[in-house]
Amino acid sequence: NACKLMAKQKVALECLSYHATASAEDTSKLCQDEIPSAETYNLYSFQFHDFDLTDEDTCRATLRMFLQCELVEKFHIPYDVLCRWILSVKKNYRPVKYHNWRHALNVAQTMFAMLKTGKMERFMSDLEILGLLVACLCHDLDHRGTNNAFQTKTESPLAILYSTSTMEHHHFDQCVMILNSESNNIFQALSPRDYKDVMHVVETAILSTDLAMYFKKKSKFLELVDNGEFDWQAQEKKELLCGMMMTACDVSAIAKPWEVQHRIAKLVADEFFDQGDLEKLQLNQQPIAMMDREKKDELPQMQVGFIDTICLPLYKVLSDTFPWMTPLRTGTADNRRRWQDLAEKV
Ligand code: 5BB
Repeated sequence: NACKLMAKQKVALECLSYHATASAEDTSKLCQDEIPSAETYNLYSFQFHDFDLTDEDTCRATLRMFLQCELVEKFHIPYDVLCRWILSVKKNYRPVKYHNWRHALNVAQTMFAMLKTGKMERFMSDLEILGLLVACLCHDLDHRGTNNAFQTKTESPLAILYSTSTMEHHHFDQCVMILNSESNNIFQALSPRDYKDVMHVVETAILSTDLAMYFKKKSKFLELVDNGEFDWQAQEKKELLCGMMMTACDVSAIAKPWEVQHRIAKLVADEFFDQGDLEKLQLNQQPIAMMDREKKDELPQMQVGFIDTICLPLYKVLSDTFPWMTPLRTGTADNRRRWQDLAEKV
């Protein structure tokens, strides 16, 4: 309809002025760099964090994960295209406080650790591993630091284009746009069948990072697990499993060592407060407590709520089914105690 067409044009126009791919200089530099080992970057650990990494290191660590999964050989990805694509993805994240490139890297690293250390690799084909890593790196592309509710309230062009999972649809669109940019298509050597299949993995994985989708998938997943499911190969079951894993990676800051979790929670809060400020100024609305700087003191209690309603139930069902994922659950339980202690002090 006409309204959607207008919205699409607005989004496209915005993209034209903002969209950028990697420069030739950056690409050739990364291409020639020596890539430190996975151990150097602590990539196999659920305790990984990005705080000590330079921007260049974040690209090298990303490359290391592709190399470690042997994806370059298996899918004949030209090395320079992979370097350019990583830099382009990085460039299409905005410098918002939390939903930036470093969040994407952390999410991808947790996926890597889940596949390797968490031994989930055995349930996945090489094509699915490729799709999941790409999805993690792209899952928040062009995030503006505001959530779906904000898009709806402000009637942003994106919300007119996509009435549900607004931002997630946009993240996937951005992912496709980068792949379709000159010399950025890491899937270029794939057969048409594999191409279609990997794009489907990427799309469903990115869309499943909408919390609303998670709640829908979780009950279905629980049903399978309660019935003693052990065969995850059928398409529908595989998609459920991948969706659960994406959410588990997306919120995995909650499972990090306390100092890391504490620092990241502050970034999350600051981004929420910035949205709250916009709501006060632009919309003349009172933001919800989570986004209201005046209610900073409630943060510990909110983290406990977040852990109890979303994170621990998810990590519990995953670690009950896949024991090697237990570090995510114990790390989260430890942080719950710390947040609870702080909540009681207020
Ligand atoms: C989350 C769902 N939301 C619609 C309402 C609020 N809740 S919450 O009460 O569980 C909540 C979560 C409240 C405050 C929070 O942070 C205060 C700093 C959080 C929270 N969310 N805390 C975190 O450490 C993180 Br990480 C997050 C995740 C933010 C993005 C949500 C995307 C979820 C993907 C499945």
